[in-house]
Parts: sequence; C-alpha cells; structure tokens
Amino acid sequence: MASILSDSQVDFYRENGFCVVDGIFDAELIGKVRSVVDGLLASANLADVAEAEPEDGSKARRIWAPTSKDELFARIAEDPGLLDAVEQLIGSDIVLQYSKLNVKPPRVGSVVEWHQDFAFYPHTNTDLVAALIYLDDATRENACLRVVAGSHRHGLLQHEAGGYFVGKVSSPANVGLKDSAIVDCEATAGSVVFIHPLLLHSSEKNLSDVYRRVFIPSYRAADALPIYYGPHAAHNEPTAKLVRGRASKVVRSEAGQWRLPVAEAEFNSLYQVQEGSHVNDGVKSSTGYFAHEYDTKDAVGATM
Ligand SMILES: O=C(O)CCC(=O)C(=O)O
Repeated sequence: MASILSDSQVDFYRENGFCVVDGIFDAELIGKVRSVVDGLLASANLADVAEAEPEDGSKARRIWAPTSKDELFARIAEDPGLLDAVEQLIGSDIVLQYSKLNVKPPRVGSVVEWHQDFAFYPHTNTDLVAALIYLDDATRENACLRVVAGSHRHGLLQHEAGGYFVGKVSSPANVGLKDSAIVDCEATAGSVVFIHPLLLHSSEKNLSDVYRRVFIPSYRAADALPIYYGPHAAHNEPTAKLVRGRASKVVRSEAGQWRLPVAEAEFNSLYQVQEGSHVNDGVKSSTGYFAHEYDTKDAVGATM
C-alpha cells in the first residue's frame, strides 16, 4: 500500500473526523465523470435514475448507486490511490458499502441538514468512512460540505423528534457542540473529503449560479457489519463488495448502545426523512415500530 495521506493528514482525521485531500484524481478524469453524469441525467425518464428536486422536478438531487449505473464510477470507487487512502483510515480489509451522487443544481440544490451518517446505518463498529469526491469546485456559495470538527468524538447523537427518527439534529449548539468548530470544506474539483461516520456534517441550499456535484462511495472495514433491525438495515447488502483485502470471519463490536433509526414511515432518502415528506408519501408500518419497509424494486438503493 502506498501512503497517499501524510502522517499529519491521518492525525488530522483522527483528531477532527475529516480531512480534505487533493491530488488523487486529475481534472481530465473529473471532466469525464461530469459528462457521464450529464448523460445519465439526460436519459429518458429522470425518475428511473435519480430523485428529483421538489422545487423543480426536472432537476435531479440524487443519483442512486452510480457504481451500478456506469463503469467509470465503479472504477473510481475502486481506484488504487483512493483505496490506499481508505486503508490508512480504516484498515486493509475494505468493503464498498454503497455509493450515491448528490447533485446541487444552481439556485435549487436542496439543503442537507446536520446529521451523522452512522445514525442512518448503525454498524457493529465505527470503522467506516465516506469519500466525498467533488466534481465541481466547491465553495460556501455553491454549498460545499460543512463539518463540525471533532464532533465524531461525541458519540452517536439523538436524531429524533416526536419519538421518531428524523435524520437530523436541529443544530450543533443544541447537541452541545460549538458553532465555532464548524469548518467549510471548500476545495477544488477532484478533491476528496474523507469523513468519519460519527462526524456531524451538513450543506446548505445552492444559492449560486453553478452546479455543486459530489460522488460519494462509502466504505467499511470488513469486520463492521450493519446492525439488523429490519429489512431496511440490510438493503445495501446485495451490492456491498469486498474491494481490498479479505472477507472477515469475525465481526468486531464496540461496546455500548446505538440508537436505531426507527422512522415514522418508510423513506428512500436522507432528504425525504429530513424534510418530513416521508410521513405523507411513505408506507407506514403496521406496528408503528420498525417503520422501514424493504422495497425489492430498490435493491440497489441506498439507506440514505
Ligand atoms: O451533498 C452534500 O452536501 C452532503 C451529503 C451528505 O451528507 C449525505 O448525502 O449524507
């Protein structure tokens, strides 16, 4: 394994729960990725490939499972340099858990409220990492990722309202974190923001005239398995793939309690549960308890 991250970048990640890295992907490749995105979104029926923005149904906000839609995404998710960096953060046996691509169209792009990814998919341990690969230069104006540095050291925060999982915390201050620790991850196209699954993060509406797109392959150590609380918890498993090292015959568990994401109704995306649109549109569970229903049509969909 080559060391893509310097020791100080790894130390920074351990201390702060994220690091921003450039130089893994070049501009030419990222240009090709943008063309593939354009091609996918120009295809016949937008709803077949993407979730639309509620404000403008002709615009996409989320392409599900891009690695199964075009080979270029699969190639990038398995890029040796990217996996070298992932290995430095979570160890040498690596599973690609799932992938997604968030599109923030100019003037429309949806807000992503403050949340920790682990709240959506608790695992037996926290050796997971998401790699947010910017496809455009990302600035505060076009809604770069925002993080609360060090928040991953505060455990799993409460993402509930009214007794149900709502996929967000109201603000960093309300969960005892300092607004002064908020960092805007501004970086050029091709940069990668690695984030720990307990890092509190968000992004605002895109108020600029330019796109902000990000491809997000997410990884886990091979000995971290999703905690099963109903079929929804396992719905990435059909496409989860060992991309480096060996499959594990043991599961490693961190002692403690993880709160389960029990929502009021089924939801397909983080946006829906954060906006609350799932309550009217989604399927309610008959017990009102494990409200996520597994939709076999969506077998390559993502949890969030
Ligand atoms: O697209 C973004 O800015 C944030 C992405 C994110 O937090 C997510 O999809 O979980």
